[in-house]
Amino acid sequence: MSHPLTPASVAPPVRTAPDRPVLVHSPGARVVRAPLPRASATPVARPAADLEIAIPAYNEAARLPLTLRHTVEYLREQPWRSRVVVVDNGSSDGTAEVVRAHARASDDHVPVDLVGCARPGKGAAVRRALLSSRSRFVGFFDADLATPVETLATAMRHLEAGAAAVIGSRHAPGARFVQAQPAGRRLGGAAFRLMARSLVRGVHDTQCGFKFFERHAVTQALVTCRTTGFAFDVELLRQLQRAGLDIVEVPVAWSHADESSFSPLRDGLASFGAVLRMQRSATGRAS
Ligand SMILES: Nc1nc2c(ncn2[C@@H]2O[C@H](COP(=O)(O)OP(=O)(O)OP(=O)(O)O)[C@@H](O)[C@H]2O)c(=O)[nH]1
Ligand SMILES: [Mg+2]
Repeated sequence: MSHPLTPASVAPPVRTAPDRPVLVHSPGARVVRAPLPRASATPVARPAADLEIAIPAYNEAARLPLTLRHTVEYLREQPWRSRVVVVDNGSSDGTAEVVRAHARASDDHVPVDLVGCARPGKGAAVRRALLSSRSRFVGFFDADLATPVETLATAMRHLEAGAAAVIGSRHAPGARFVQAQPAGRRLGGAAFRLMARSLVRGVHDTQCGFKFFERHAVTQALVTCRTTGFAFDVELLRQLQRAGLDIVEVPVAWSHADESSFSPLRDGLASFGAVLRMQRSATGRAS
């Protein structure tokens, strides 16, 4: 296993395994990363990095510029090599143009790519991005950066130590709400957590939009996932647990953003329906 977080003074000089990123360590304290190759114009299969972050985006032209800038600035300072890929489902507000502009302006140290997804839904978008990645660790967070990007350092520490899945949690001990959710969302969230508990054991929060994985481990789980909407996270975590993999929950400092693509009526009902279907199929399988 490579250790991009190893201090430069004790790290090996250069490694070049075919599917592994190249790490170049300077003699000083600072880690110098070799540039990543750029993806082609239609980046379905992107070159490997240590970490690839997918941002599902639907009509996010307003929120993405700040999110991408902040994310890339943060990643640039980290000792691991990262790529960012935004997955758009045919947004009508110019999201794709915003991402293309960032992709053109991004340099090879933290490339930004745009991927399209024909199937609508956050789950479909995330699944497409993760399944088309070649990076060692993959995952996603939301365009509103409700979970601070700095949480990635904790996630990478766990992944480097061998965890298969590291997920943000707003309800694990130590988590806090910097910006609270409206009462209706809190109530709906509590009911959803209650329902999801029978499908995903011991996880306090299946829905936090911050999840990272060892790619091979999550690929096995992803290929069996069918949910395309917001309940996708429940199915994914369930499949990981069914494969016998442990999930590390990291408490987060979470900020609710007023603008939301989540419609409590449309997406809330669809998510409850999807969980009910998963429960029925789990019961059918058990009987
Ligand atoms: N590609 C794609 N992304 C989506 C779709 N629906 C939602 N998203 C993205 O999924 C992420 C989560 O959506 P949010 O609007 O933050 O909703 P949420 O986090 O569930 O709810 P809030 O607590 O209100 O933020 C955002 O980055 C959205 O742009 C979709 O159909 N396709
Ligand atoms: Mg959100």
